[in-house]
Amino acid sequence: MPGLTAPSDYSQEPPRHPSLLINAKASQFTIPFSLRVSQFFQTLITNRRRVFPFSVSDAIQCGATAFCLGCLLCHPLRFLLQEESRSDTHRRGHKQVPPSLCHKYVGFSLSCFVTCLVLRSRYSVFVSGLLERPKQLTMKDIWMLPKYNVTATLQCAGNRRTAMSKTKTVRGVGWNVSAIGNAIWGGAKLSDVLELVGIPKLTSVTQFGGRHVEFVSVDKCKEENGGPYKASIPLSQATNPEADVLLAYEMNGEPLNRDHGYPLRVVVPGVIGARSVKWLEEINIIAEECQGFFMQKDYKMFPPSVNWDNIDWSTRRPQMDFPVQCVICSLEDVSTMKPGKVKISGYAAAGGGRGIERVDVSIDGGKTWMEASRFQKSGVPYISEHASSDKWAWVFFEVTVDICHSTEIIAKAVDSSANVQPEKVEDIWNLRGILNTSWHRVKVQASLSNL
Ligand SMILES: Nc1nc2c(c(=O)[nH]1)N[C@H]1C(S)=C(S)[C@@H](COP(=O)(O)O)O[C@H]1N2
Ligand SMILES: [Mo]
Repeated sequence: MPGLTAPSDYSQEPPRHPSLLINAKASQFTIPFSLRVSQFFQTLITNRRRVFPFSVSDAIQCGATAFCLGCLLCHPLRFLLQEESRSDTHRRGHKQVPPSLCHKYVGFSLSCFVTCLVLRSRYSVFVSGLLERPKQLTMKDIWMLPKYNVTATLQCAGNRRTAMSKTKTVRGVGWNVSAIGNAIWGGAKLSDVLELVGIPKLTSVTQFGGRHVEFVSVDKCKEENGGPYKASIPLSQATNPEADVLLAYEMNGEPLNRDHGYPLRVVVPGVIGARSVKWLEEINIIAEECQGFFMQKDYKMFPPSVNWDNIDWSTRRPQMDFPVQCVICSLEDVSTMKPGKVKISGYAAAGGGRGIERVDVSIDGGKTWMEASRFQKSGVPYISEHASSDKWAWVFFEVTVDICHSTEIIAKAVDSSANVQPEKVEDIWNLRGILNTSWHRVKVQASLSNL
């Protein structure tokens, strides 16, 4: 792909929104000194001015590793609920961000603009495999298709992994509650793109036996022995216009940025983030689901009895939809407060396009519950499964409670199929630490002293 290659180190990372902090696996990356200095000041400024205070654990997770320009970025806890961040998202990549020609010209906005145009007009995706008409699609071909804006939440399957690891060690990058984000993705529907190569809408198998659509990226991963990051979804989902699977070139009305997959990425709404392949290079129509590492040897849900000695990856399906989730964002664990009224708010998200039917909050450790109010867009009442709601997007909840002594505040959500979050993290513990959707608990300490 002209102009887009995967780098071997972290020296060519893109400029980022100052409110995003970095969560990295390791700290031994080669980072130019100048970048480290600017990152340091950026962190200082943003933490003080906009996102302070954040929880200590998030500070360790994000802030303390902010100099390791690594693979993961996330929002500090409180920032999640601020207006501005509702439309930005977390970022997660397993490798370095592929630079574009554009990146080399950062600072010279005109040449940047021109280079971007050149790159975008040259960029293409090769669609091949078990189909009649393999085709090289240019960015222009994709722009020519009807454009859809889909508001969708991407949640990493590892969201809340840190809390799960407290039960028993898990393998994976530690995330608190912010490995999730929401955006308005603009792009072509995959169902329209596949029509360009002769696959009609609502096809579950092609005449050559193709049943899955594989997305292949340009970034190279050690998990794939240096090969590209890849994933697949069923052809029936890819060719169903109602599933809203996009080849997105815009995020929140702007061209996709490099972190989020510039110039083109897949967005599979309602499904764990790992299937929304960024920096898309190839689409293959295949008979079986993608055999890549992140489909077959990762992101599968095992029972608590499975450990690294007895694991048999082939016994489980790759995880697709994410289960119902909710998180209190207005309070940190542990918060100290004066007794009295306090507003509890946070986000809830249901996979598979299901709505959020209810969010229950308890201030007595789960003995009694009260229902929180739910909202999504200002001025529009949220009704689960209603045409006015964004079925792929998170829903916010809010309730005011009276705290008179130290206690544990709990939130749990129910989706429109009456699925409810499990009570205890122990019951859903799994060795990769994925899908921690247990009741979200925050301890509060009531204190009469002046805080
Ligand atoms: N090419 C590529 N695509 C990728 C990944 C990656 O490492 N490489 N990470 C995936 C994972 S695990 C997640 S959770 C989402 C995160 O998307 P975001 O960075 O836009 O939030 O991207 C997915 N797509
Ligand atoms: Mo992820």
